[in-house]
Amino acid sequence: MPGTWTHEFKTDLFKGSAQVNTGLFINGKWVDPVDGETIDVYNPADGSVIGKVSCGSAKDIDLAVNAAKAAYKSSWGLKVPGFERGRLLYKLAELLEKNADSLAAIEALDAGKSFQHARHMDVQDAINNLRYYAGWADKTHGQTIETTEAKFAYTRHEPIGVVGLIVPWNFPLMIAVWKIAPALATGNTIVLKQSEVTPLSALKLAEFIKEAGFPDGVFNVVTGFGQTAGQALTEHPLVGKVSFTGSTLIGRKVMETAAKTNLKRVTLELGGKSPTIVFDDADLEQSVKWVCAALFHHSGQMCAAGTRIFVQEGIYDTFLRALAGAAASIQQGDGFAKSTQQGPVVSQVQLERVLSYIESGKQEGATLVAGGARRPGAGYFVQPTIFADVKPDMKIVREEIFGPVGVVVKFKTEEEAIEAANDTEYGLSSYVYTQNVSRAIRVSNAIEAGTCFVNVGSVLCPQVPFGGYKQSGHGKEMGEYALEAFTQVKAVHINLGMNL
Ligand code: TXE
Repeated sequence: MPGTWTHEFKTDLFKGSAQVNTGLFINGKWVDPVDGETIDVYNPADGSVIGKVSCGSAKDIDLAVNAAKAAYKSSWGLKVPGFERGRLLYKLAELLEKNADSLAAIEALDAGKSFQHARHMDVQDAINNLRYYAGWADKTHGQTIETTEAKFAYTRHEPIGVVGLIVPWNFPLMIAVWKIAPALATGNTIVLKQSEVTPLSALKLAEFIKEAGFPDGVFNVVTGFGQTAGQALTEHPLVGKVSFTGSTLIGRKVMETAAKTNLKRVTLELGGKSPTIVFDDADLEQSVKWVCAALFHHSGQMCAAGTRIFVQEGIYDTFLRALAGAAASIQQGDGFAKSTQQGPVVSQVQLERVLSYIESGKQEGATLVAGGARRPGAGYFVQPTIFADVKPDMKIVREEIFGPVGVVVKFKTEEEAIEAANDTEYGLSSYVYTQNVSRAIRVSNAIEAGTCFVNVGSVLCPQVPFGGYKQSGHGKEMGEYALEAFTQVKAVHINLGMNL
């Protein structure tokens, strides 16, 4: 019998017990993986093992995909009217809202987040996205198209069928819901492969999906490793689409596999090395705060993190001093302590990876102006780190670090800043700080990235699309655009009197 993970939270911010089923959720039931393997779950704040969940393999993926296919044929898709799919999504949003604190506690513990951030950002954003797409469920439809008097033509927006969702560990619940909500609203059935590093919140979500009343098999979760379970989902011939968020390296592999198997559709949301441009006329106090938030939120483990900071020469020295001061004053600690502003990075692997980038920055001759080391003691904590005097070809300037590390570069002219900002293989996000509206619009238009934030950090909304240019991926999540990612358009031609 699949087990249950139980945890007693006795913190100032959250007191209570949380339970999570640790089996795989297939066809509306909790089941053990075929091979009986498990994965250890860690608390990144102290490095301890806090539990085990099932480790699914290709065999479990096959069972889940077949359950999803059967559900698609029998009890979901366009057979279920949009208003009913919407009603179930609203119900799910209500359940998340009712259980928001315990869900946030699970997420904070598993991913090493601040509980406050998990509650008011991650869980709240998941609730908002569920409601947003619940509203779309009965409002996405085709068109009638005028052709000739002898023909009636129309389009239908049909679901794709079974979709595979592959999710990373940085915002496990939120990113899963960015995909789940539009996929269900448009009538697809789902196999979710949650990250092996942070499996708990998706398993909890499955319990709420069952309680909300979605038919069995519409939503399935297989926790497991990428090379086995993730790869099997990407290869599976009954899966019509994979929506993937993760590294550019694996995103490329997902696309190759999709091409080599059944040419399934692919949406990719990959890494970034997002530029931030701060002009001389920016509001200094506000821009330092926003730049810090967009760089260090969740220890910099954000695909949209503003990690390359270009500052105009007139305010360069003042800005750099203020940014270094702000970085040094960030309170690190356990996510359940009231004073904590920044938690650990997610794992030992990530810790080593981030520290090796910091080392390479030092060795390549960049000047360290804040942080630059692991915080002594237990847990995977890295000090908020800022480098100045960097060169465009340094590893810390070119590669995604995915930790609390930023580089600051001085510039003279707007043209020079735009050129430097675009000198990257990535194109996920960007940030511009100026009080000059014409310049804000001119620079936003010139930057090669899917999102441009002006005078604000990475504050997303369910209504606004998010997705990358260049090697940050393709396809959009959120907003009306994400509906296109989960539907295919059928054109129907009806003869009204053309005789041969
Ligand atoms: O990502 P992976 P990792 C970047 C970031 C980070 C680096 C490595 O730079 O340091 O990636 O993180 C599944 N077929 N981002 O190793 O491996 C895997 O199990 C199918 C940016 O965690 O890309 C997990 O569920 N799936 C990113 C998911 O892919 C496979 C967020 C992501 O894992 C697979 C996370 C395979 N062959 C990391 N191999 C962002 N865009 O926000 C792995 N997976």
